[in-house]
This record gives sequence, C-alpha cells and structure tokens, in this order.
Amino acid sequence: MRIDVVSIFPEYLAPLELSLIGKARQDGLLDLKVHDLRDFTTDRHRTVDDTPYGGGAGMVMKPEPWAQALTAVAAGRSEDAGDARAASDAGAAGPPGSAGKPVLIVPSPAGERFTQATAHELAEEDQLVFACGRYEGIDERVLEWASEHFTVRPMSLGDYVLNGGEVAVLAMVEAIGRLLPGVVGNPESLVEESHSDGLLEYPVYTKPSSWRDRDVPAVLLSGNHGKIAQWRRHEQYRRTAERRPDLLVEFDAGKLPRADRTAFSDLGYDVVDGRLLRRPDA
Ligand code: 6GU
Repeated sequence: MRIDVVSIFPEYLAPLELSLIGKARQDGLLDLKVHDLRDFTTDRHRTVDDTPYGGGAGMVMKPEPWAQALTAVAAGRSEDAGDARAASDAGAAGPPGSAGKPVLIVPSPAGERFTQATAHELAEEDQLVFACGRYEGIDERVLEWASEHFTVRPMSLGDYVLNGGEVAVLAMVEAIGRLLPGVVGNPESLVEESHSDGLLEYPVYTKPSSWRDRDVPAVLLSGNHGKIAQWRRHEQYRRTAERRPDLLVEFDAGKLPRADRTAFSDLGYDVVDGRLLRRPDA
C-alpha cells in the first residue's frame, strides 16, 4: 500500500517511523511518504492560510497549495512544486495502471466517523492520501475539485476537536496499517480484539495467578477451553453493556446459544427479532 500524508507540520508524523508501522515501512509492506504543504507554495513567505470570507474567527487554508500538493501526490511526483506543476500541466490523474482513484482522507471533526470497519475498507486500497488541515479548515472548493482525481472522504475520530489532522492521521494510519498482510506478526491477534466482532474485548490476565490479594478468575486456570470461551464471551457482553451500550443496538443476537441469551437477560436485555432490546425496568 502507498500512503501520502500532506501537512504543514511533517515532523508531527515522525512516530510513523517507530514500532509496527516503522517496521512495515522498512520491510516494504507500506510505502509511506510525508510531504510539507509549504513546499507547494510559490510566494516568498510560503503562505498557506488567509482570512475567511464572510468573517469570523481564525484562518482558512488557501486552495492553490493544496491543489498543487494533491496533484503531485496523485501522480506519484511530489518532490517539489516544480514537479507538481509539471504533473498538473500533463493533466495527470493518478499513477498509470492504478486500479481506480486513490482515496483522499480529510481528517475533520465534521467528517464521517472512522471505525474499525472503515479501517478494514481502507486497508484494501492501493493508495491513500491524507490531507491534514489546520486552523479552521481547508477552502471547501479543494474537496470539490479533488473529487475528480480522488474518492474524497472527510473522516472524524470522534466527537471532540483536535487542533489539526496530524494526530488523527497517526491514529488512522496505525489502525489501517496493522491490518495490511504481514504487518502484525500473528494474524490471530486481529481476530479476538475489541470491535472485531462489534463488541468490546474481554479482560486479560497473566502470571502470577494471585497478586496483591487479587485472584485470576478460576475458570481461566481450569483448562476447560469451552468454558473459557463462554466466560470470555459473556465478559464481552457485560463490558459492552456497561461501557458501550450503543454498540449492542447493532449486535446480531439471532443465533445466540441459550446460555448467551441468559447472560444478556441478566444484563437487562431481551432478544426480540434477533436484536437486543433493553428491558424498560432494567
Ligand atoms: Cl479526524 N480531525 C480533527 N482536526 N479533529 C478531530 C478529528 C479529526 N476527529 C475528532 N476530532
């Protein structure tokens, strides 16, 4: 997979050289490049922002540096603004032979919610481009224009505001990158983790079996793998009901074994038409 990140703070993306993602880059599983938006300006001050039409607080990112930068990365030519202009003049729309348009991800609290399902979807793409906005955002016309060359997806991590897209890109690239074949050593670790099945993960324990007067749940020491699997599943239900009841609305309860229905009943949920319904009295 090819990933390009455009930012006015390329140093912010330095952690992508570390750990699993850094290793994936070294191993050639992930071709990731970070670009400085200011390299695509043409004025002496390398200006990337200006005051908003209509008034109001803050600054807005100017469209032209973004068009130059995105044209360059879509064409796979991004060393400097000269390259960007050449690619633009040639009308380049993407690397030759690439299947479909690259996906342009625009981190924004006004975007669609980024979830584990989004990460899986994006992990199938050939090329992702992340456009890190700062200030009050990027001139809206950039996104309209870019849709000729990219599938444009404004994405939000959640309902809170960050100062810019960079931290969100660190999170999204890690979530996507770890799903690429070969990046996570043992692919089984991807199966039983939070959100892989629409539920939160069960609690985990390691040695010693008794620590500061606290014992590991006995079932985990029993060697009974059926019992252990059931206990873990029920812990997932309990945790999800307690911390993220919103996730249970989407949960498919149609084929649950009797013991699991009972577990949900104990948590105050009935199964109605294959869906979990919170009892009003619970
Ligand atoms: Cl993706 N970007 C920014 N700037 N703020 C956010 C966000 C993204 N997700 C939540 N808040």
